[in-house]
Amino acid sequence: MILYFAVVHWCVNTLEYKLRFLSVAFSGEWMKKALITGITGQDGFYLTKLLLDKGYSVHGMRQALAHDDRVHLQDMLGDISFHYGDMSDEASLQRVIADVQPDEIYNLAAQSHVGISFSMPEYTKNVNGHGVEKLLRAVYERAPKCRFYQAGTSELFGNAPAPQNENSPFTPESPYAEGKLIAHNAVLNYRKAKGLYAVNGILFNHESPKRGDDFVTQKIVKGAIALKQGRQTCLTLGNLDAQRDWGHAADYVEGMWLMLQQDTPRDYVLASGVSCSVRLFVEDVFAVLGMPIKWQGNGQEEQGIFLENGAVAVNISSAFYRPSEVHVLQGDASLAKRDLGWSAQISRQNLINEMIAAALGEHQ
Ligand code: F7E
Repeated sequence: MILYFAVVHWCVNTLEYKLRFLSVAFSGEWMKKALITGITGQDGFYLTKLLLDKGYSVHGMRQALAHDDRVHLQDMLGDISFHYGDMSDEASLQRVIADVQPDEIYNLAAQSHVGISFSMPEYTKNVNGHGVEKLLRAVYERAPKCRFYQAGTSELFGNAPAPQNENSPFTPESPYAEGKLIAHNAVLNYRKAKGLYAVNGILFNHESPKRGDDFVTQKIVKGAIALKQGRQTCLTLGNLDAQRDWGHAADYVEGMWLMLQQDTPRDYVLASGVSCSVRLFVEDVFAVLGMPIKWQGNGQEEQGIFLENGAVAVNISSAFYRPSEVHVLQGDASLAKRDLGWSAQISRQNLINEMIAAALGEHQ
């Protein structure tokens, strides 16, 4: 009996493979198709590069903006098909999915700034949460065989004790995390109740030279360079004590792809496992630029002082504090290591070196 089923299974699989081969041969379509929402952001850049290298046909969803938001993608524009769509417009999502018929979707679209989410809670939850419900519904109705990756976040853990892994509790501290929690649960629901291959990647902070200027790593790198070049007199930051697990985005997009290549869909944490404070990140950046600093004062009176001449390099403003803060994020990605063979390869020091080199290149 077992042998009979094994033979039937083999025949069906072989037939399916041959049919796919024939359909591919006659349509001239040899590649897997991926749709990336939020393709114009940092992760969109690295993921597009990775998928093009792997021979995918890459489709990107973008909003109808007046200015050209595709600046990171410039070298790859000829290889990407763009589709107008928006996470708050369900009809547009249905149309894009129906038109593209992707094999894989990477949902990277979001209002991704935690601090800004306190000023725009409704918009943030709509895009990051209810938008994902709309997208999942479109996938289920228009392309149910498509595999779905949801960009989840370590912000879901809030102030749960570190190190955080897939079993740690979610305790959102911001509208950003509240929205992402709606999305997380929607993915679980579509996977369990409706059989979609849908996964949540719970990713800790990941940075790169493509990082937006409002995120603290890039703000520190570009601010320190501006100080060195005399274009700015002081770098103003918020909470220096927050600790984050900072990796490099190039590593993390590989993990996203791996999550969609498994036999069984499952959620994974991706993290470097090493955490440091904003204060230490500042010290490291200034040290690489050859202008070491020391700290003096406490709380909002704390200042970073150049060792060389005693001038103020860094000061603090309450404007950059958040109404509620996530204090310590440090991830445990051992499940991803075990199942996906994934681990972060690029150290924080190399990340800093690369970000500095790229930012210096912009201001030669
Ligand atoms: O803040 C503190 C701030 O804005 C990091 C997003 O990709 O990663 C990112 O979210 C820390 C926070 O990133 C400033 O209070 C101090 O504790 O660079 P950030 P984030 O909030 O951790 C997660 C995983 C995501 O999912 C998000 O989409 O730095 N901090 N002074 C500051 N932060 C900013 N932005 N600016 C400051 O002046």
